[in-house]
Order: sequence, then C-alpha cells, then structure tokens
Amino acid sequence: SDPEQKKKLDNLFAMRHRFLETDTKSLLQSICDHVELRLGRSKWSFNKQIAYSATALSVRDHMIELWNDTNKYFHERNPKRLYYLSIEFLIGRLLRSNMLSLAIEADYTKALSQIGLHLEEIAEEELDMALGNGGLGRLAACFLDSMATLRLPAWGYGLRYQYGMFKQRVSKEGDQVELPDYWLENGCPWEIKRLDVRYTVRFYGHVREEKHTRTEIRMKKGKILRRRGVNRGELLPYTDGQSFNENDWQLLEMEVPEEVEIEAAPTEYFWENTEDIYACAFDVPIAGYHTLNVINLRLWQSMPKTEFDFNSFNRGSYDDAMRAKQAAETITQVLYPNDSFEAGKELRLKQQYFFVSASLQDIMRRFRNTGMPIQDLPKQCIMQCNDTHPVLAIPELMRILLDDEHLTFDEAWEITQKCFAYTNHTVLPEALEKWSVDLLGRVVPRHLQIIYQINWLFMESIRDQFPDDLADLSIIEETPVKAIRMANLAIVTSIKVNGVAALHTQLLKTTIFRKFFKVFPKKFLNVTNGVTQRRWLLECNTPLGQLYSSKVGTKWATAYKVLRQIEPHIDDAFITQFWDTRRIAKERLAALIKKETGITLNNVDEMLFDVQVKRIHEYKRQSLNILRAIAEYLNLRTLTPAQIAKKCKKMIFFAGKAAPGYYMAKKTIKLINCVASVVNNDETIGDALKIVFLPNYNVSSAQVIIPAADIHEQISTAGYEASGTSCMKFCMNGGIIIGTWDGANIEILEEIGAEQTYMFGLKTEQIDEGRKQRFANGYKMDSRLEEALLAIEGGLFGPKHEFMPFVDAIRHSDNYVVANDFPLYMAAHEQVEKDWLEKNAHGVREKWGRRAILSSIRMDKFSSDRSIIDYSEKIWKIKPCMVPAPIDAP
Ligand code: CBF
Repeated sequence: SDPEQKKKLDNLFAMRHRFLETDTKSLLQSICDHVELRLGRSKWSFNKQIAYSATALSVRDHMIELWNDTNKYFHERNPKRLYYLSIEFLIGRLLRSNMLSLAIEADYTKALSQIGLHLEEIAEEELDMALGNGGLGRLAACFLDSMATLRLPAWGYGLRYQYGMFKQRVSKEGDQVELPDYWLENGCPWEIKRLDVRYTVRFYGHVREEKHTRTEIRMKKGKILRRRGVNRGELLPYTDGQSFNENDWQLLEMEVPEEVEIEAAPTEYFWENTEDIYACAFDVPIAGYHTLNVINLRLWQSMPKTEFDFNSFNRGSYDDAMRAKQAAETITQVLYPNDSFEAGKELRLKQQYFFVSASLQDIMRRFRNTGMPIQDLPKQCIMQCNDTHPVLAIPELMRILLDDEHLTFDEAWEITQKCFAYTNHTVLPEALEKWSVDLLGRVVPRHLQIIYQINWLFMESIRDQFPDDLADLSIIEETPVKAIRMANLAIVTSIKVNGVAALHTQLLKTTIFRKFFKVFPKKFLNVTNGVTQRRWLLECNTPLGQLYSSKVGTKWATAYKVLRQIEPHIDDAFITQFWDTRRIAKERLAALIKKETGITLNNVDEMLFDVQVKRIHEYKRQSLNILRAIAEYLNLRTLTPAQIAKKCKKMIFFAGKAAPGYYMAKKTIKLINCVASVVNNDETIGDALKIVFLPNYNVSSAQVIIPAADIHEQISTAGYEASGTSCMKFCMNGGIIIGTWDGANIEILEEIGAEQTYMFGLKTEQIDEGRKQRFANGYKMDSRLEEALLAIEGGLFGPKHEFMPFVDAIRHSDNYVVANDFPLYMAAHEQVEKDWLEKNAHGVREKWGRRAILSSIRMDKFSSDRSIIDYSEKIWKIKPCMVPAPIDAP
C-alpha cells in the first residue's frame, strides 16, 4: 500500500536475474567481464588459468542468487535444520559439477569454443579443494551434494585449511615425497569471504567460580553437655580433653542453632584470561542437481583479533609484534595428513575446538533469531558429528546453555542430549580419539569441568545396573594417563550412533561399543555409506552415462534405481557399446599415466586394468597386492614367449598417499615403485605385465582412474575397513570387484549378485583362528608367496635392507593375515584372468561386459541419496524444503 515501498520493491525486482541468460553472447560477455573487471586482465590476452577463474566466477553468478534465495526461504519457513559437522570436506573440483547441477555445461562449452577454449582443458586448471584425507572427507562432500539435491534444509560446517592434503611426489629411488598443497595459489573462485560473519573463539585461561549464597540460621540436631540435675545450668559445648567430673555432666542430643550457607542462585562460571582469536566465515555454495536449492558449506578460518601487538611494534620489536598474529593464523593453516587420530597434538585439539566453537556460535545466533524459546532448540536443529572430531561441540553447547543462557545443568543436559548424533567410521582402536585431561584442561578448562559433570551424571545413572562395566563405559580413562574418551562422550550424549556398513555396525555392537550397546540398545543403527552418482558416473564417465541415458532417459541422475531398467536392453550391441565407452576411459587414463610417469601402455582394449586406489595402510593390504604382482612376474619369467603371448595382458595400478609418519606404509610405496621399475623394464615379458604407481592420488585423478578399471581391489583384512566407498564408485562405473568379506563389499555383493564379484579370504570371525594357524607348528607358507619374499630378500628389487621391515612383518607377525589369504587371492586372480580371456564368436568380451553392466546398474543402494534419505528419516527427522520457482511480481 505504501507507494514508496512499492517503488523500491519494483526497482529491486527489476534487478532480479535469478535465471541469468545462457545464450552464447551473454556467457561470453560474462566471462570477458570477469577477466577484465574482476581479475584485472585484458580480454585480448589471458592464459588458461585466468580463463578458468573467469568461467568459474561466471558460473558462480548463476548460483549466488539461488543460494541467497535458499537461505532466505529456509529462514522464512524455519524448518528443522541439519548441521553436518565435519573437520574434513574433500570436495575436489567444482567447475564441471556445478555446471552439471545448473544444467549449463553445454552452453558454456559452446560459448568457450567461440573464443578458442575447450572446457575440458580449462577445467584442468582448477586446483582440487583437498580439505580432507580420504574416505571420511569425501563422504562428507558426497553427502552435501545429496542434501542439496534432495532439497534438505541442511548446512555443512568445516575448516578452511590454507594447506590441504599434501602433494605426493615420488623420488628417483621410489620414495614418497611430501610437498605442501597450497590450493589457494590462484584464489578460489567458489568461496565467498564473509567479512560480516566472524566470532571470537577463546582458549586457555582459567575458570572463576562465583557462588551466590546467603547465610541462614537453621536449627539442627546437636550434642551439648549439660550439668546433671540442674534445670537451668551452664551449657557448655563438649570438647575433648576438657576436665570435668563425669558424674556432674551428661551429653544430651537436642536442637541447636547453626549458620548455614544457602545457594541463592546457581553458581556462575567465568572463563577468564583467555587467548582470543577470530573465526571468519568463508562460504561455498553447493548446488543441488537440477533444483533451485543451493545450500551452504561454511568453512572457518582463524585470524588474529588484533593485527599486531602495538606496544611491541612501537618498541621496534617487529617479530614480537607479529607473533600473536601468526599463532592465531596457524590454527587453520594445515590439514593433519593422517586418516587416523593424531595423538596428543595441541594444535589438533585447538583446531577441533575452534571449529565447533565458531559453528555453534553461528548455529545459536541463527536459532536465537527465530525467537523460539531455548527449550525448543532440539525442534529446530540437529547436529551430525562426522566421527569424534567435532564432539567438543557437546560440552560447548552445554557451556553456552549454562553460562550464557543460565540454564541449570539438568535443563542444559536435557536439551543437549537431543541435539547430537554421531557417526563412527572405524573400529581400529588406535583411531579412537582420546585427549589427556591435562591438555584438554589447559586448552578448554571450562569444558573439562562440564565433561566431568556429564560423566558423573552418567555413572550415577548406570551404577546399579552395570556395576562391572563402569570403568569401560566411563568418559574418563584412568590409565595409563587420565584422558577423555571422545567416542564415549559422543555415545552418552547422542540420540543415535551409527556405523557406516552393516558389518561395521554389527562390529560396533559386538566389539568396541559392546558395553554401550547393552546400556543403549536403541541408540545404535546402521546407515550404509553411499556416493553421489552425479560426480561418480554422470560427470566422470560421460560416455557411459550417455549410453545409459540413451536407453532409459536421464532420471537416474537423481533416481539411480532407474538404471535397473537397462537390464532387458543388455544385448550384444549394448555390450559392444559399453566396451566402446570403456576404451575411451582407458585411453584417458593411459594418457594420464604417460604424462605423470612416462610409462606407455599399448593396446589398452586388450589389457586388463587392475586397480587399487586408496590410502596406503597395512590393513588395506597393498602388501598382498604387490606380493601377488611379484608372484605373477616371477611366473611370467618362467614362460616361453609363446606362452607369454597367450597370457592375459594386464596393468596392476596403484595410487594412494601414506601418512608422512607411517613408516611401513611408506616402505610399501617404495616397494611398489621398485618392483614396477624392474617389471616395466623387463623386455622378456613384453607387455604382459605393467605395474604403475600414479603419484598424488586425489579426487580429480580418481575421476579419471575409476571409469577405466576393469577390476578393482577391495582386499582389506576382514573386519578392518568400516565401509570403503571407492568400491561403490568403481562398481557404478562397471568395474568388477575382487574383494574380501569386509565393509560394504558384502552388501555390494548382495545387491549386484555374487556372479558379478570375485570374493575370497578369511571372514571376520575366522581371522583370529587364521592368525593362530599361521604361526602353529607345521604351517607351510604358499610357495609362490615364499618365492616372492625370497626375491625381495635376494635383492631383485633393490637393496635388501630397504625392504626387510616389510618382509619381516609378513614373515614374523603378519597382523593382517596376508599369508593366510594369499593362496585364495591368487586363485581368485587366476579366475579373473580366465574370464578376461573369454570372448564370444564376434570377438567381444560378452560375459564380462554383461557382468560389468549388471554391477553398475544395480548399485542404487549405494547412491548417497539413499544414505541421506536414511539419515533424514531415521536420525535427523527433517523433511525437504524445496525452494519454489520464482514468481513474476514482488
Ligand atoms: O565412512 C567413510 C570412510 O571413513 C574412513 O575412511 C575413515 O576415515 N575412518 C574409513 O576407513 C572407511 O572405511 C569409510 O568408508
């Protein structure tokens, strides 16, 4: 009704360009504008890097308004929200995935080609956002993609490390060399620095208690001495040693007055003398696929509260002046390159607290803006802890409710217990986080008090029912050093605790969290991991995706199940087309291998690509794979050229990083490289076997490797891999799994059918017995394994001393039962070779092709969309909040 207001709105509405033009001219205009106006270069001469940045900024323009509108819409509708707290997000590249989500890839490809640029080439300029180590961080990235696509009212919170996962190089001698990964070298066009969103985060200091009491006189039962027989005698308090005649005095019990201190108000706690820094927000919009919902990933970076210490500066002591600034910036400087827990590292603890403190302040600010009473917090938000790294959020929320909101402990605890859920990602005991009481008490003293109090309440609540289990259930570990068990804190508090694959959840219930399962049987549940088919099929394997879409349309991008409709179309022609797509993928990988290692692969159609990519870890058993490779090589050396010619040609491909401090993992990399160098240079075996270690495995190289794999190795010792997610990506792309009875492999087999797999090895329940047998008298090691070990010891692959730790581990401890599984593994590979060589009358690998396609199209259970729907329904209790299409008038 207010004409002024109406005019303002009309003017603003005219400025809306929710759907920016995507015709070639407009896109070129936008790219050139970014080159000149944002990046300050000339549109007449700019390099590929600038072309990438300008294109990315132009794509971002298409997202920003949707992203703002999504936040506004969530704000107006005020649905219950999910906050995904993860200290790692392994995003990878965003250019193509954002274009695909916004359905503008073809338009940009066309526009760029008009100025002589190829989208594929400029996309290569994007540096991976490698803010994670491996499975856990990549899972978080897939989950964000699904949350946005499913239009869930969700946000991610994480850290903006300036240095991501280290870059891996391989030295001439075959060793892993680590280099810093400064992924921000050219700036990151996707993020939006939010100067308006920053919070103070406090560390160290001490807690001052302020008791609020008043004094009252109360009558209480007391003992007094009174002279016997005297009605109104002198009343004297009894004191030891006082001499009196016992016959004259008697000790009487009666009411006496006493001064008592009464709590007038709850004790207040003041966390004081802290060292304060700022957490500044950097937002990364995450586009849902073909929807108007664009959600947010908010990453925190640490910054000093004051640029420098002015006093020191004035004194001319510039180093001192800058010290505090540098210390503040250090917190989010670098990602810890270890996928298990870095024990005892103060900086790591500070990272964790910094992360949750900033996130919770942000979440609470948003909640307070709703005007809802604090008791309604659980109705409005749920926080998912991706492993225990964010679990300090629990005492932090308690602290806020107690110290800022002034609730009683019981009230605060009641609310907090409804706000968190916890995902466990490993049963490896060494990876379960513990913080020494000393360290935690120093860095966040108030939180230590709160944790103690939570533990006291918990212990009291179970003391009668579980008297024998108290020590194991306690959040506080007493020996060898007093420490806080973060998983225990998470379980005690959370509404739900989930494992990430059926076997893993079962193991949680029966092994590491067995006692908790007795106390809280209803808390535990399984949510099997998943991966987004949009990145891991549609984007990374365009030819295969197009082949599928040609049969069943494109709906599978958001409803994987649709791919099952392909089954009736699998005839010879379709299988041939499938192999055509595979050839493209293999040639792409061969080109990458050539570029990075100099190794040439010929006739890739005929060569079996046998791939193992993941972090290098003893339990993942790259050891088993390389020993098998050696055994196959030794066998080849015994064959005549004619026999070799008939053999299956294969490339055994490895990629993965070892934690810099993990000695055995680094030895394994070296062994792989040294074996590769001998095998690849042995002319007597020709092309029969090639071994490749591709350095610097990351999300973008995974997108080239995975579509090219004929077979993929998922061969962890049974019971050790919580889930594994690369197995899902490979199967989606038609890679055939060779795997153990571990993690998600078991469920994959159930979905795609045993005929599509090569499973082998001891099962979880057989591992202990296997270990015993392995070292029992009379145990005979498989002769091929013995020969492989002898070859290493004999120096065939380099100086013996280099590899003795590796050999000794297999010979003398073999914790990961390599020897037990070796013959079964060899047998599985013999079958693989046989099957690979089988072709139909037209020279087509028909059976293999059919199995590969079936593997791929039956993977709907492993779409992260399914995982996120499970989380939403079973844990978060949140519903989609779909941003509506724009209306025509304000
Ligand atoms: O659940 C995601 C992945 O997490 C890990 O990488 C981890 O960091 N604990 C596990 O090792 C994987 O098995 C799991 O798939």
